[in-house]
Amino acid sequence: MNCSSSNKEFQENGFIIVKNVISLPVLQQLKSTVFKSIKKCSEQLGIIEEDYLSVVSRWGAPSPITANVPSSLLNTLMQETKKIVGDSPCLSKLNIIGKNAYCTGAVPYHQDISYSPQEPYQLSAWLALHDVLENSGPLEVIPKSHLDPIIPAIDFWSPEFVPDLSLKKFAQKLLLAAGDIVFFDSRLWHGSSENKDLSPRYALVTRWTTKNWKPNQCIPPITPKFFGMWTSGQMTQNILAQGLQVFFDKKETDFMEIIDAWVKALEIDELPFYIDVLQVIENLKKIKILHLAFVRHNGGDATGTIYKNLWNSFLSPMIEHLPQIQKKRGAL
Ligand SMILES: O=C(O)CCC(=O)C(=O)O
Ligand SMILES: [Fe+2]
Repeated sequence: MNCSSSNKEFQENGFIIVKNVISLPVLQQLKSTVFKSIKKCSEQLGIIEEDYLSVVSRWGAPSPITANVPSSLLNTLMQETKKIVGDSPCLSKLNIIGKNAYCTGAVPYHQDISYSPQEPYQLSAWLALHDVLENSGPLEVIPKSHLDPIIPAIDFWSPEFVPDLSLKKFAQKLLLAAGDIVFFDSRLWHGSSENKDLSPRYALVTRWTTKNWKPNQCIPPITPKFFGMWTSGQMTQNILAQGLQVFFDKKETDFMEIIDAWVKALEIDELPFYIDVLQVIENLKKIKILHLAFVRHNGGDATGTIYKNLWNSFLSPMIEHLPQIQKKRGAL
């Protein structure tokens, strides 16, 4: 495909697939370094790789997981992106995002541009590191939706979030071979479905911007919810700390020590509300892994379920008994 026809297709549909860009040996080398560093990061946290991967499903540069992406590969991605946008692009961000047998969740439909109103980027290059089949949680895009208005960032971490199922009928699943790249406009609606076949499905996702590009519309500001993508870490810490004080007259300030204290307490003590203790302990341990992976490896939760699961199993029933937190919630 020549430069101008790929450019036209990208502009019209908001995305384009370019096949067979990166050779299998280059991908193999990259996957091997990525998975070696994932193993090292799990060891650093004193946990097995399966437990790490059941929680952490994305990493942003700088990170030990993204540190060894070769500059020759980035240069190829830059050249390919240039063919699509017709101008020299600069790298804005780099992520590795994945699903596997331990973390299979979907990513709800969203427009990337809404999540970075201060530093928006123009487009993404989503490089498949594995073959992506119907059931391995493919990227799904809604063709031409980049021409729709930019709406405020959808907080799919919030317990109140309800996926808009009506979008499904417009979405196209992108089945790919390892080495193929999907270029998509930062305004395009996209997401990814559940990984039903439990196979590893990782992507190297680079975000690019050209010098003279500006968003053609205003990007609405982010309005954080009481408990969601921008607040759940701090709110979890506040609720757990308050709970320790109210139920056990215990004062802790460090987030990780707060979690350890709760795990210990739940193993021996009863609370005045019903919880599934084993489930809550597991969810607390996952929060600890996510927090440490965030601080040490710039790791995150692509599916937005780790904090939400703790909310549903524990924090939500607990705040009924915490008047200070209730008051704050009511004030919002
Ligand atoms: O890879 C995925 O599952 C989601 C990717 C995504 O939303 C993105 O790269 O912007
Ligand atoms: Fe996205």
